[in-house]
Amino acid sequence: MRAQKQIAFVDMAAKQESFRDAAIAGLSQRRKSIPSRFLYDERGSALFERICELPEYYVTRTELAILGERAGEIASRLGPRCQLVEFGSGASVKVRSLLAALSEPQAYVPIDISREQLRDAAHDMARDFPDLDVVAVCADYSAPFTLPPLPPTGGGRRVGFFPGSTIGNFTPPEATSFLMGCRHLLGPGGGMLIGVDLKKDPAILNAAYDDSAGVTAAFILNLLERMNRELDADCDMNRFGFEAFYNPEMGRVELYIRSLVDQIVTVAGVRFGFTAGERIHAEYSYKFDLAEFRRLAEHAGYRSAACWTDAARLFSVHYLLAE
Ligand code: AVI
Repeated sequence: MRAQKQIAFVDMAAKQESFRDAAIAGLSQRRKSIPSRFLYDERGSALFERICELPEYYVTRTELAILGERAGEIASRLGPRCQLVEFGSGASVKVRSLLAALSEPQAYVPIDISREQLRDAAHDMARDFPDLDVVAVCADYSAPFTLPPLPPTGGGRRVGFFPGSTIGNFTPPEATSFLMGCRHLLGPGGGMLIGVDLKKDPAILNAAYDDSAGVTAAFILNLLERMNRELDADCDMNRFGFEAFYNPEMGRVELYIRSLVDQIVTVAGVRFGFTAGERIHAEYSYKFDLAEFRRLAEHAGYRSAACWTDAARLFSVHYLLAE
C-alpha cells in the first residue's frame, strides 16, 4: 500500500470569455451563431445528462460499453504507472472503469470549467481511488493553457483522456490544433485515448440529435433562455424553434435555433433583427470514419496505436501516441 495520496485544486479559469461578449459578437455576424461551449450552464448541463439517457442517443452508452468491455486491453496498452489527464472531466464517470483496470495508476488530472462539479468529482475520486494523486485543474481546455506541475510519473506514460466524441464539437482545424496542444501538454511519449463518433445511417443520427421527447431541442433553446436569465434579453420562446440534421457533404450534424417570425430581440441592451426562418448556429457534431480520424490525428503529430469499436460500428475509441 502506498502512502496517503494528495488532492490538489488549481484554478486557472479566472479570465473566461463572458457569455455577454460572445452572444453579442455572435449575434452581430451575418450568419448568427453562439459558441457551443455556452450550452453548458447549470440547466444545460442537466439537460445534457438527460440526453445521454435518451433511447435515441446511442453515444454515451455505446462508449461506456466499449470502455467497460475493453478495459483490460486498453489498460495494457496504456501500461503501468500512468497518469491520466481528462479534458472536460464533468462528473468523472467514464474514467472509473479505466482507472480500475489500470496497473498502479499514479495520478488523475481532471480538467473542467465547471468549478463546483470539478471540486465534488475530485473529492469523490480521491475517496474511491485512495492510491491516486488527484490534481484538479479548473480551466477551459478548448483555450490555450498550461498545466500545473504534475507529480512525477514514476516511469509511466502520461495519457490524455477525451471521451464522449466531444472532439466532434470542434471543426476539423480546431480539432487538429486541440490535439497538437494536448501533445505539447502531455510531453514526449504522451498518449491520447479519445472517443470518436462514427459516420452511419443518417436516420440514426437525425433521431439521436432531434429526439422524440424534445430534450435536445430544450438543450439548444436553453441558449435563448440563458440570455433571458443572464443578459436581460427578451426572447419569446414561442417565436423560436429548433432544427437539427445530418449534413452528409460536411460529415456533421448541424444544430440551430430558428426564428419563426420576423422579430427584434434585445440582448444586454443591444437590438438584433431576425427574419422569419433565420437561424442561429448553436453546434456542430462531426462524425468520422476510422481512416478519416486517423488522418486527422496524424496531422496533429500522432500515430494510431489501437482502436476499439462496438459490434454495430456506431462508435470508436482511439489510442494515439505522440510521434
Ligand atoms: C458533448 N457532445 C459530444 C454532444 C454531441 O453528441 O455532439 C453534444 C450534443 N448536442 C446535442 N446532443 C448532444
